[in-house]
Amino acid sequence: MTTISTDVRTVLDALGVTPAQTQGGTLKVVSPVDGAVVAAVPETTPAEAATLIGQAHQAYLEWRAVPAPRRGEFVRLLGEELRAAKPALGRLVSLEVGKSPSEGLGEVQEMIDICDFAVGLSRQLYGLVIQSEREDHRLTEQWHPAGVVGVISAFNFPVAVWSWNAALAFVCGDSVVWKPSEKAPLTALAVAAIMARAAQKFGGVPKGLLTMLIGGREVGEALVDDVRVPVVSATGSTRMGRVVGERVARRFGRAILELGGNNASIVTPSADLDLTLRAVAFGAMGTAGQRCTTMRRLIVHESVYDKLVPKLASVYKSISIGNPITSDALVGPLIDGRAYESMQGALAEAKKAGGIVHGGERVDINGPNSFYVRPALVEMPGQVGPVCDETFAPILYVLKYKDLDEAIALHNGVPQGLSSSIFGTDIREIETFLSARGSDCGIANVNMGTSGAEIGGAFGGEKETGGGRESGTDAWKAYMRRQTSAVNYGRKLPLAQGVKFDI
Ligand code: UN1
Repeated sequence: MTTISTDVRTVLDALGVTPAQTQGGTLKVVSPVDGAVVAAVPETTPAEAATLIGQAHQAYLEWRAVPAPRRGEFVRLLGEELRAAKPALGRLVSLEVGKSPSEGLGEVQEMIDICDFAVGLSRQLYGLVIQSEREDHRLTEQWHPAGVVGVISAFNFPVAVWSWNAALAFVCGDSVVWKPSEKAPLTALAVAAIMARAAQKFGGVPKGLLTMLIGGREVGEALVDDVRVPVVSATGSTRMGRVVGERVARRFGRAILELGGNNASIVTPSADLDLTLRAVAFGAMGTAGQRCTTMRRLIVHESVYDKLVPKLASVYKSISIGNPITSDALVGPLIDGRAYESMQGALAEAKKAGGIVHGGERVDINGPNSFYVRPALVEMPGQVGPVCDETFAPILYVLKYKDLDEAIALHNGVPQGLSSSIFGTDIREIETFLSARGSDCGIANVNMGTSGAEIGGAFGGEKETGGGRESGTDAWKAYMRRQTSAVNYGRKLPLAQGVKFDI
């Protein structure tokens, strides 16, 4: 019988990760599928981290001189390698963090998509020509590579989030130092192997263009505090982001923060309830509630509450929960026992605050070391207790409202501001939600859930979500430094604002 460990080894072999990279180390990798230890990865020490960051800085000094479309060619090859590796890497994502096969593959597709986007960008990275107030002057704005970009990623999108940052950073002329989640170093090692193949096809890239720091807080801190890293992009909890943001700011670095979400959807009286039901199911239960965009609150108009909520409760009762490798269940495991405990803690608090809990119990799929749960639907009397927190588990709190202003106030009445959505066909209500007095989030959708964003848009959110934007539109600007340049091609020296200084 094949075990998860042998499965992992087979996939790692296919991807080009050697046993020496995944054995004999101190970082134990546990597959949430069955709780087995599948690898022991050697960790980077803080002293090694400093050397590696130095190498990354050297790589940047070389890479910045390569023309951007040529850098794009490297990213195009990376996208090609990812296409070839998609089945194996998608499976490794499922094995390492417990995603369903479709979601594991979807994550790799997201990487391919951002590579395509970045290739196009590599022939753009447009600056500006600004009308100068001075005679015979040209005023421009141009964008230069920023330097080393530090990427700190979370277990739930162990490779896609890296690629949003790295694909842009590479075309922008930066090098990347990546600290993957301690819970997901294997997928990161696989990405490094894939990238090495792309580099070989490209004819070589500077050593240190992608460096990895494997380990926990200590190496993370080495990255965050290093002045040779002008940009740090961090995805994870608000607690982590607050520390990263403050430390990076202390040395005047730039932080791109993508932190907690407490995403809500409003169901208005004109909503198509069948579509709403399906969208809520994916948004709230997909990825076992472990996306930063997971729908965590549902704000339902009183006129449709009794039509929607009982149906939703029966979907929660019947949703398939199971082993993501051997079954086609829609809901896989939580990442670990701590996630399970925090889910149970939140549910207990919700009950104390008057909530009616449907589901939420542990389901034995694969023995005591894995943590599968039935997603929980919790009818709450108000936005109280744990409703204002992000619990990284499949809990959907349901609230009732009477008028849209009240719904929007509830919607915006939490500390986080990542994603949001509204269900309905009344244009006045929809447009109000999308207007300046509507959703206060970085993402606002209509007639769909809060999760599953495409890479073309800028991804990120406000308030405790951290304010950063990654991925599409002009998010690339955060990976470059802006330079304003005034050129005098005349013989006079007119001063701005008409100032006179004749000698
Ligand atoms: C995350 O959970 O950190 O929008 C990222 C989504 C995905 C990305 C989520 N494209 O749900």
